[in-house]
Amino acid sequence: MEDSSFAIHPENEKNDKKQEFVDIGKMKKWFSNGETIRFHCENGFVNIRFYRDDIARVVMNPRKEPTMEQSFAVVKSPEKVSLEVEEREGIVTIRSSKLIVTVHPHPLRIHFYGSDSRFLVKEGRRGMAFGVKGEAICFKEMAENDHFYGFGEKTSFLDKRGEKMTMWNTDVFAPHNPEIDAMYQSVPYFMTIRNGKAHGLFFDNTFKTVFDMKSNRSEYSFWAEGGELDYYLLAGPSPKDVLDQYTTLTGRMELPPKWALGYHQSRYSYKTEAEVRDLVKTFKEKEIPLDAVYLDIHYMDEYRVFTFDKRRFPNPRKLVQDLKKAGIQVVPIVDPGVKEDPEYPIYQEGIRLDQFCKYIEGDVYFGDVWPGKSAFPDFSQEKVRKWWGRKQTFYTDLGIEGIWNDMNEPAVFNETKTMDLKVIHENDGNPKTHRELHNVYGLFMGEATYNGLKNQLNGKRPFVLTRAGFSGIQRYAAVWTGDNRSFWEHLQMTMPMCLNLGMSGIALTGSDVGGFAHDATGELLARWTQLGAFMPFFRNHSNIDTVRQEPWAFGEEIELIVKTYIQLRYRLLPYFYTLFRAAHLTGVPVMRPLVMEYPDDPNVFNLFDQFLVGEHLLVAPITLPSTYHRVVYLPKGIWYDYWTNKTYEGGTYIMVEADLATLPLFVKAGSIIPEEEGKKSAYEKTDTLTVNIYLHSDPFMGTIYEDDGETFQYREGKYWEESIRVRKEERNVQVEFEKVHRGYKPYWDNLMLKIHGTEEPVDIWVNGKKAEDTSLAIVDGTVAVHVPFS
Ligand code: MIG
Repeated sequence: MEDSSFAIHPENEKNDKKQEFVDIGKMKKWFSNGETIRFHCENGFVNIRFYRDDIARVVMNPRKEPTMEQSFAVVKSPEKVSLEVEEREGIVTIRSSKLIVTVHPHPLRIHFYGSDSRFLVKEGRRGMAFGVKGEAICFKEMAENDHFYGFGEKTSFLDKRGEKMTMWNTDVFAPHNPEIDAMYQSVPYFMTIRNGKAHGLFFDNTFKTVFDMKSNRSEYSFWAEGGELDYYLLAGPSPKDVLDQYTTLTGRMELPPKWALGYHQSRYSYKTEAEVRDLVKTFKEKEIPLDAVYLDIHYMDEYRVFTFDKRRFPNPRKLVQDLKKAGIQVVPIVDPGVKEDPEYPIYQEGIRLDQFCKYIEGDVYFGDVWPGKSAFPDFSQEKVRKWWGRKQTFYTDLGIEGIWNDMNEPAVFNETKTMDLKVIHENDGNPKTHRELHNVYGLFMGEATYNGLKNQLNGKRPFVLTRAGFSGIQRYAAVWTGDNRSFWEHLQMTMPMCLNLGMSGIALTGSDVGGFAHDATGELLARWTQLGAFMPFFRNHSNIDTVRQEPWAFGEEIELIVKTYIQLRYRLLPYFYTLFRAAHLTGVPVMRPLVMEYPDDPNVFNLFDQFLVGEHLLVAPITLPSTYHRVVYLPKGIWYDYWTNKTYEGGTYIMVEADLATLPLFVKAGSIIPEEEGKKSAYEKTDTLTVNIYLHSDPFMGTIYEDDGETFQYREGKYWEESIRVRKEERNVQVEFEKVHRGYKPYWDNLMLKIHGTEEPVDIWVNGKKAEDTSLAIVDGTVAVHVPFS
């Protein structure tokens, strides 16, 4: 009945249950110790504390003064910020160099302004309030031209104005579509862009939360089922500043191992050692680059984590070692559920050492997942995270360096799809129910897995892929968007989903290339791989019982296209790597919506069928079948067609042709794009670094970053960073290399400068010396010069 139109029978209309909220009420007294400003109100207590001059925290508690404890998401302690606090005509004003907060007394309402007095957020008729069952809510005015981004992993479009979204980590196998508003990840944070300026708001609450940017035209709200109303206002003013502020609070990713940025092949499941070897052999024979193969749940002995099925995988060590020799990593799946089996060591230990989630009465909680009846580690306890971390030696001893965490919402096969909300998480002496800590279960598991691997990899960088997470997950894991389907609609949705994940501080993201469930077609795989080559995380994965979708599964024409785009990804690895360095330092994502770079441009507020990689590459995939042309929006500036070097003046829409083998791709004039030719895996050494220079009439510069790609030594200065300045004057192109840092020597012997945009012969000067072989022909407006690498 649920699936027929009976579901919309008028009797089923939800009677609009209006929740009753009690307003915080009038301010009675306020206090300041120069650090925390405290307000006592009619119906509750509010504290304001600056973490930096551009980050302010507000906490409301209806019953007692907030303790200002830090959550699991926030890793930053407050800095000393010099504040001016004064009261005039009853209004308390708190001023830092970047933010102004005014607190109005009757009733208590809080407004934030930038240092230029531009208003950021304002409360109006309604402000902070709480519900009778302990819910907390905050209303803010919504300006006519507010556009909203972030919110972690959500379906639907890029701009979330007009959406209502729930944060409750959920295993969503039902097709991802616009009405599904709770997905695997919860990032209760968003960025507002208004009139070209940005600010952010992070609602740090682990209960189920709801962001409503839909129900009222001039007001939005954020609501939590329980806990304090605890939020951080991030001052901006640029979108990149907001990401810096948000990731200052919640942390940033380490540089991923380079192999994590290559092409990965997965399937539910490659079921035997022979099948895996065969797969890798085919990649090698066909010379398709590859860096990792995934083992899905069939590798285990009846789905017991930390085991191998001895018949299917008789010698996992040899398998892992042989593949590593071929430059390929093996990444096994590890779910949280531990099979109830008194003869299974992990279960025995878990019970004896008291590692599992329990009810308050003391009984272990059991739920059904793949292994059948299972217990779940209580990752909220440090001892459990350490235990689980140590268990990773089962894999690292074999040579494994990457782990795939799935089902960690946690997913349970029952009506609610998760654990009983009454289950207790011990949380190192501060026990809380699953109702409160559900959304951070995946974050804790990510922490346990990442740190466990890190401790065992002798200085190498671990790789963790996770399905569930919370704000801060970027510290530990890459995120893929779960069970999408081989639908063209899901290829389209990959873009806004990954773009908003990036706007939420998670830089290493991607969707299952080719689609997970349902049957892919060759055409879909070709188009998805074209887009996938530009997603930060690039993995082809598919469900059991669907048609195969390895690169060669649909015949030669498709295979060649897929191979070409995988090769393109490897060619661009130095560019991607340099961008990941930036993400590590600043939180700015690799894959960016145009609105991030052009927040003033009204054409891009909700533009998500094309995107930027870094500042300079514009990717405009085809996401419809039998479609060989599309409209591309080029923002202001000059843009080169990557394939033909044809230039366009931006600020307009152009029509481009794109046969099945073509991905529309543009490069901004005034950019430097490093490339490496012919790599078949991330660590393969080539002798030449190609530096593509896309000429512009104004001088410009770019940087290139490189290190060993696998250890943490970059943290001790073992990296190479070069900045390159380019000036074109009449017929002369001046290229100046300037070392920024030389703590590491890259393996290239040669540099090839490729100067794009030279219609007539030019002289090329490298560090003041005229390059000799400029006699080389101009092909498609490009001249190439070789320079020894020094
Ligand atoms: O209930 O491990 O999203 O990627 O292949 C399904 C089997 C469990 C869900 C993951 C998917 C994976 C599958 N898993």
